[in-house]
Amino acid sequence: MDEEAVAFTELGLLPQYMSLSGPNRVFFNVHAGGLGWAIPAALGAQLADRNRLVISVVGDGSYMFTNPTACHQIAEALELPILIIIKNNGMWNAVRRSVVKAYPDGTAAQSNTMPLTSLEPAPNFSMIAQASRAHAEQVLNPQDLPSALQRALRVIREEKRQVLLDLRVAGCGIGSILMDWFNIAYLVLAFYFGGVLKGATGAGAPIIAIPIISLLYDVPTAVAAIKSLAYLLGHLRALACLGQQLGQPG
Ligand SMILES: Cc1ncc(C[n+]2csc(CCOP(=O)(O)OP(=O)(O)O)c2C)c(N)n1
Repeated sequence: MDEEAVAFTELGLLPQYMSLSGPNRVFFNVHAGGLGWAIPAALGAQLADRNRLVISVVGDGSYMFTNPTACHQIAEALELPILIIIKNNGMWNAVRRSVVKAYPDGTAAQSNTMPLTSLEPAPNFSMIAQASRAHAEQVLNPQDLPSALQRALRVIREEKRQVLLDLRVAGCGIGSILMDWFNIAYLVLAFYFGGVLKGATGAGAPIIAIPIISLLYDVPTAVAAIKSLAYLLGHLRALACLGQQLGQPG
């Protein structure tokens, strides 16, 4: 992120993996509730400081919880050029995950398609934003993200308009399973080069500790812990890319 940028998020952003230049750069809401908070919070921050880059990172479900029409309308009316990034996995994954954890042998967990967790067919979120004349793009391929971010920053800095980037990310199908395994390899490297070298007091220590503690209980729990940490790291790779892009002067 650039020197002064500030991010509001509900899911999936880990500040320790972003280059932040000072305090009060990333804000989270409480996990127990309050979905739909990040975009209005970003609007408030932008109102307080119109020259600051203000970013809101949300899931597709979280975006829908926001009442997006009202948010885009006020962003246009008050000329608040926030950057909204939707991590669109086409589902309520937190809900699916909770059900699988609570009832691993239940009918829902065993079914090929878990009921009431899909957000397909996905609404065209870009069109919702465009209704309030936002610059909006769907990003379907990872290689298109850097240029989309560059266009987004240009619109924000030069045209002072709000931007929405709808990023298609893996859901929980075969793609995300493969991604999980890729992430596990990534995690092992991170352990080796990061946490292990930094020692028990280093930043990597908590990441290592969780699977190890889980191993004391049982192997599936440890695997689940590693997979969820790996899943988070998957998001981080995308965010690292975002951080680099935002760090470049406009
Ligand atoms: C007001 C409110 N209602 C319900 C929840 C429970 N909840 C937490 S995450 C989530 C799903 C979010 O879906 P999405 O933004 O698509 O992210 P994903 O889980 O797919 O990563 C829900 C319903 C909440 N945190 N706050």
